[in-house]
Amino acid sequence: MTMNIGRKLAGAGALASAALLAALAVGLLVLLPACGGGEASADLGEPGFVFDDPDVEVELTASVVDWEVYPGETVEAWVYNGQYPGPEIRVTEGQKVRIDVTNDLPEGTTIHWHGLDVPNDQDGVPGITQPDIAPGESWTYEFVAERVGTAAYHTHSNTADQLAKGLFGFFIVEPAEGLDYDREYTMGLHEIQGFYTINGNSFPSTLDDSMLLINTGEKVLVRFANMGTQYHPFHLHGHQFLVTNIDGNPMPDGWRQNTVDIPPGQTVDVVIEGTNPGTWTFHCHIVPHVTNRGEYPGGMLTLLDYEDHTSYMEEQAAAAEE
Ligand SMILES: [Cu+2]
Repeated sequence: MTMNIGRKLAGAGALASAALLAALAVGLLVLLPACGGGEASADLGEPGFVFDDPDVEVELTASVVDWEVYPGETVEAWVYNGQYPGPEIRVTEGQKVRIDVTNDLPEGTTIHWHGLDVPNDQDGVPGITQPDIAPGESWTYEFVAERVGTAAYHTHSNTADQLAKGLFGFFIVEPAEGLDYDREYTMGLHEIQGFYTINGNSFPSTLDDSMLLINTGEKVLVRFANMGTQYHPFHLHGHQFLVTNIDGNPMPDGWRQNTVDIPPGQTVDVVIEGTNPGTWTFHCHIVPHVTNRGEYPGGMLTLLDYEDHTSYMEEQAAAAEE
């Protein structure tokens, strides 16, 4: 198998011709993807390759930062736009999306659109669908966001190292008719240098940035997404949540669980109904994952807190202030 790793296609016309020749060579005439649409005007990886008029344009810059997983504990993270995880990209189904990527890392990188079913040449796998984006260089991805649901994006270069360092984010495609929940949270799960994180935070920072709030009677959508390498069975006290989607795919009628396993690479959407006022612990149930390098409590531990309920914890905090 020969791979032209550094090869750039001369243009959309050449791409179409090559595809046609390849189709004829195997005795098949295939339809080219509709996304070409006569708009193609630039080279692969350059703006305008697919769309002259994207609906959404996102800029992502990959770089190295020091990231505080909780006060006093900092790790080196490789991130998008200075954030671990990267910014959540949120679009509506059918939108034409352009993502301009700049590489400020010390080595080549790419981005894979995990779970979005993009055209093959936008899949972001170096040596298979494109070259590495060299340090200091840029690349543009373009595709139509057709699949509704919770998806992700992450590096696909030197993945064992780069993904472990934090090069990922989440990509939400909302249905055209909108969503009907009172609140919505994304719970991005990962491990970095021995710390277990929710949205880049280990407990106690999870209480600042990843605590879930609810009121009695509300319905809250929680999108779990695991970009780490370990399983995380998440358990919520006091409730049986409804599992509605796996990898964005709707599960007809859903089902009830209080502990839902989130395997590496998977997204799971659940709905929590506000039926039991209180302050409820919400955590991974592999207990070593609820520590900070062995010290309990830590890691993947947060709370579901009813705003219309005063908890023992809040009473204690108020008493301590008096
Ligand atoms: Cu876990």
